[in-house]
Order: sequence, then structure tokens, then C-alpha cells
Amino acid sequence: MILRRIVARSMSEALARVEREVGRDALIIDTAREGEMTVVFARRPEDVPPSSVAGGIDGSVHRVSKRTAKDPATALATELGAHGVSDRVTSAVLRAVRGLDEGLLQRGSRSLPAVVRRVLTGLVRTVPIRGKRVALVGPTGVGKTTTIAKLAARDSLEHGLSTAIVTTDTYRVAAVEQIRAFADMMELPFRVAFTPQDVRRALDDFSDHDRVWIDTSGRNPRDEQAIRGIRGLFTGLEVDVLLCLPAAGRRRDLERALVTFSTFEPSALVACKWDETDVPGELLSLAIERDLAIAGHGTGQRVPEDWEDADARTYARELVPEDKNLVELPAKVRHA
Ligand SMILES: Nc1nc2c(ncn2[C@@H]2O[C@H](COP(=O)(O)OP(=O)(O)OP(=O)(O)O)[C@@H](O)[C@H]2O)c(=O)[nH]1
Ligand SMILES: [Mg+2]
Repeated sequence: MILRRIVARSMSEALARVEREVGRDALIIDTAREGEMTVVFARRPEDVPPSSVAGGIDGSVHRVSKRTAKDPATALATELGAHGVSDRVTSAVLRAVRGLDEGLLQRGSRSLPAVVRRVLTGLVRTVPIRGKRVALVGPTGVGKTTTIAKLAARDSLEHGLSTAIVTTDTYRVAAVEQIRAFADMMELPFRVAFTPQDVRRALDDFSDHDRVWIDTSGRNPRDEQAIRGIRGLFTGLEVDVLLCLPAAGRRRDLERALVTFSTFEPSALVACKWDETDVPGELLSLAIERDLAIAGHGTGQRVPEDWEDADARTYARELVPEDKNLVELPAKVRHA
């Protein structure tokens, strides 16, 4: 078998190179990360002789005497599509499944959903929240302030970190009061910053704190000027930025938000209002295609309970639920 190892800066670059260098029908055998780089192993389909008896990923061997009534590849693509997964990611998944087990999509197997989840788990990149000064940015009303309340509470109560909060959201009068009330309740130091100088001063004053959370005002992703204004508040400061996007977001709107908020060079995404949708696949697909890491997701309105750190297996399960039977097994499947 001739296996090509392709190292690229992102999954999308790797997939484009697989198509270009190995061929449009290339099979992805495995994906891995090496530091900042994405590694994809791929081969031509003809480089392995097709076998009529294929070993299942679960270790069992199936001899299929009749073709499946429902084509498992179509069923899988339909299932992923129903959860908002893009065509690009779906075809990467199909290739990867074929690469792992040539016959799986033809003969069908109960192990197929598990294999697909495993592939998806490898495609989604997750990161822990690390920064000392972390700002949340994003469109209006996605849940930035609530997320800061959840995470600041968790830092302080669960992790025992000295935590402070700065808000730069002076755009809406009620916004300051919303987060001030929370900071007071938690007895966390709190500062309102109107100008870049205010932000710098607040961060200097809180420099001995383990973490400072910085809230920003939500802006329409179409309003590039307003977003540049928020960006200006952090000029020259070392701030880790998390971009909050709605888990239920539509591809076009999410893409636009990614473009306008890219000026902040966010280190990761936060998937907000995860609990409000069955179709988080558009956001997850975009994250996979652009090689953006996910830091976590909001699971409801309760502070601080409704937060989960990013977990690729959770995301994969959301796209292909555990109880999902993707195949109608043929009438006669003999287990050898
Ligand atoms: N269902 C659900 N609702 C959430 C979640 N996070 C926040 N919300 C709700 O979303 C609404 C807006 O939340 P905020 O935290 O004020 O959103 P924001 O992004 O700070 O809004 P702006 O500052 O106005 O841009 C509130 O009603 C929150 O309770 C979540 O994870 N799930
Ligand atoms: Mg807010």
C-alpha cells in the first residue's frame, strides 16, 4: 500500500492537497496533529486490492451475501446533512471511513456510527482556556456576558483562581449593570473601561490576578467600523480573544462573523446556546474547514452551571447520536 503523509497548516489545506496530490477519489486513512500542524495519511483506492471479506472495525468479520437495501454511504451523508454538516466535511468523513475499512460503507455494519464518530472526533480541534487576560467578542446577544459570568465563577469557585472582570461594553447602559451585579454578587473586582487607556490601566491594576475576563459589546458583524472600534481598545495589549458564535448559526452568517471578527485574531471559538439547536453542524463544519479550535460551549442560561469545556467526542455524538442506526443490515449477514 502506498501511503502518502501530508503535513499542512490546517485541515482545509491538508484536504485540498490530498485532492490535488493523491486524487479526488483519495481515501483518508488517518488524521493527526503534530504541534501546530495537521497530518493526513491518504492513499489511492486502487493501492489496496478490494477484498470480499473485510474485517470490521469492531474486530468482527462479516460475509455479506446480499447488498444492503439502503446504501450506508447515502444514509450517512443524509444524517450528517440533517445536522448541518457541510458537503466538504461529509466527503472527508466518507473518505476517512473508506480509508479505515474499505468495505464498511458497502456492506454496512452496526459499527458504522461509532467509526464515523471516531473520524469526526479526530477532525474537530479543541483547546483549553489558557490566557491570563481573556476577552470575549462576537455578534449581539450570543451570550458573551453570560459566558464570562459562568467562566469567572468557575475560575474563582472551582479552580481557586484570583479572578477579575473588566467590561468595555459601555454601548448599552444596561450592559454595565448586568455584569456589575454579577461581579458584586461574586465579590470579584470589577472595572468599567471606556477608552484604550482605561483598558490598559485596568489590566495593569489587575496584573497580579490569575485571570482577567474582558467583556465587549456585541456588534452586528456587518458593522465593520464598530468592530474596528472595539479592536482599538486592545491595541498593543496581550489579550487572548475567544470568538463567541451561535451553535445554531447559519453558514453564511457565521462566515461573515468569522471574517469581520478575524481582526481580533481569536485563538478559539465558543459555541454559544448549544442547548438551543439540533443542528450545530454548520458551526462545527466551519471550525473543521478553517482549522479553528473550540474552547467550549454554553448549555443553557444558568450561571455558572451551564457550561462545558470543549470535547470533540461530545460534538461527534451530537452529529451522529449514539442511538443512530445508519444501516439496514442485509437479511443474511454471517458472523465468521
Ligand atoms: N439557551 C441559552 N441561552 C443563553 C446561553 N448563554 C446566554 N444565554 C441567554 O442569551 C441572552 C443574551 O445573553 P448575554 O450574555 O447578555 O449576551 P451578549 O452576547 O453579552 O449580548 P450583548 O452584550 O447584548 O451583545 C440572555 O437571555 C442569556 O440568558 C446558553 O448557553 N443557552
Ligand atoms: Mg453582553
